[in-house]
Amino acid sequence: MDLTISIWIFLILPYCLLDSEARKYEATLQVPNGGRWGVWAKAALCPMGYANGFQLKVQPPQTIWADDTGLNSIRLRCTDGTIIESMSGRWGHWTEFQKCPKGNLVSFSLNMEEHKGLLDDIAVNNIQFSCEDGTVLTGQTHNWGSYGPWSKRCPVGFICGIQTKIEEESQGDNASLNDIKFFCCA
Ligand SMILES: [Ca+2]
Ligand SMILES: [Ca+2]
Repeated sequence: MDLTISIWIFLILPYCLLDSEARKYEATLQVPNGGRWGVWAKAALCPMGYANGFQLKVQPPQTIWADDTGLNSIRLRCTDGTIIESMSGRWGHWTEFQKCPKGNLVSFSLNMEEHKGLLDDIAVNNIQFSCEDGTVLTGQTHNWGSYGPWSKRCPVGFICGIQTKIEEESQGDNASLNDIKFFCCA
């Protein structure tokens, strides 16, 4: 390869890669009732467009002596067909996608089970989203826990990204997914 061309590629390529990964978001949506354990994983953003649906990773109810973790993760479906995910807990399986009848996701609220002390904690149990036309989508999972307040609605645009807070696996009582943030893109 001609030296000038290889230098040119060497200089330009990193910027192209950086540009494709670095989509900008305008706002972060959070709720006050997230869980106390875990660390925030890397955020994931739709490459283009917005999120108009979601899918849950749910652990089925365990026996009375075994460790429940409830909701383990959430994936978003983007309008360009991409499915994005931040970090996921290791338990459970993916359920069916639920989608806004029209338009995109704009806010959410978390269903949390209260802190159980020495007993079995699960932290996040379910989620609700609202779509831009006001439709509320409720995740189809266990009927445990209770809903906290709604996040604010995207001040501009719609939800386009996700970040999960996952408790690292420990012996004994795992809660897995503890908190979630969503991002809005213009
Ligand atoms: Ca516990
Ligand atoms: Ca548990």
